[in-house]
Amino acid sequence: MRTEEFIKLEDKLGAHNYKPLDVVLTKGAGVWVWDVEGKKYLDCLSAYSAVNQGHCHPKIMEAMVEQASKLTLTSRAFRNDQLAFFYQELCELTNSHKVLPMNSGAEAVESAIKTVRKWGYEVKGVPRGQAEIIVCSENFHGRTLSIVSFSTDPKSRDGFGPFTPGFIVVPFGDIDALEQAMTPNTVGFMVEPIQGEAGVIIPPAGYLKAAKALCEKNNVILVLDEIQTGLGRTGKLLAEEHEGIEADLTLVGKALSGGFYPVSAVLSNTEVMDVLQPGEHGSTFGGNPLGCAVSRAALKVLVEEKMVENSEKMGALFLEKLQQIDNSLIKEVRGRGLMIAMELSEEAGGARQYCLKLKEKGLLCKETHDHIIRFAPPLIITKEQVEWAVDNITGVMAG
Ligand code: IF1
Repeated sequence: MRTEEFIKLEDKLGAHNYKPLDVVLTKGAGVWVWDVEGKKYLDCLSAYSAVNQGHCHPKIMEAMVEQASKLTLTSRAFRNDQLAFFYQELCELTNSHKVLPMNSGAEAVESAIKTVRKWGYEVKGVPRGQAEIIVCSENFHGRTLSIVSFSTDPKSRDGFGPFTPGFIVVPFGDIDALEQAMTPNTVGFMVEPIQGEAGVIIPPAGYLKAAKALCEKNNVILVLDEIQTGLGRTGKLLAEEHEGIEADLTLVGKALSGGFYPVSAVLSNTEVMDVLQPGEHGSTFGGNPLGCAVSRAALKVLVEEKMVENSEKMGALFLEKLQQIDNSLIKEVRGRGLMIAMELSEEAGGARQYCLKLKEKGLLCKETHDHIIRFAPPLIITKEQVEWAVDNITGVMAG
């Protein structure tokens, strides 16, 4: 089938909850993907940072195939011989004490909310039903009902109520607002270290550090949603390292499986995670042997192939070169590691047309908030590929 036919069939039969670029991909390897017409593209989205390790990494693929031929799913009614090693390797790498395995990012967020609330009642002593969790404006933590309950994006929220109560929204990056919002019933503060969907918004230096101190002072759990920023995307294994802090709860997903399989996790200190007792939370697929084996390989190649270091180096180069483009249509280029955004000025007339032109040149990227283009290639990108990308971006912006 040709591109148009795929699109027609999708449009006819599928829910219309996305507006993808009209490219139908059929193959991926490393930083490259190919469409059904045989055209090759440099992927500058990385499936929203789920394929940080590059498409179809051979070692992750090998682990997946090997495990798939042995044992895929037991449910947590029984144990499996991958889970303990998955815990061990993930804890060692991220300096965590306890892991709660889930599947999608949204499930990790939901799990964190449940855990923090229960900790609030059982350990902090908040009256039942009164727990408050503080979140930030312009947040993106997923699509479930409780999560969209505290979204400030009308598109994510409107028409989906009634909503889950118990969330307080403060402006992102504003430490005074956070302090003022804390009450004796505050159990958690959940935040993205760098806001992704909002357009790669980096908070003022020291914000997370100050937030961590405030949380400690008020006996509040700091939850960092590193589902997008984590596992090397920002040039550190976890973005919290940029501020030299450790969250009480850290959420990881996406690249935790290198894009092969939905694997997410809540990483926790012992005190918070210990409030969960048998029967109180779970998931059929969470912690399954296939997901664990895939994730172990995904973490292994991330470290062995120095992808985090490469993200820092190539990110700095990509950012510097994009900032050097002299074009009045570009308002600002910002980023950390390989999480980069180019914000266009009013006169540029929307980001999507440039994404379409870049697609013609063989570079895939996606707009966010219709005037921002995001560049987030796999962490294995080379200097030559960065230069090639920048040349094309420069050309397209020049018209
Ligand atoms: C879509 C953005 C990226 C996330 C953070 C939790 C989740 C996400 C910080 C939920 C998911 C996605 C989902 C994707 C678009 C996307 C995204 F544009 F919205 F911001 F990555 F850049 N926390 N992010 O970024 O994880 O349940 O999806 O596994 O199509 O909605 P999930």
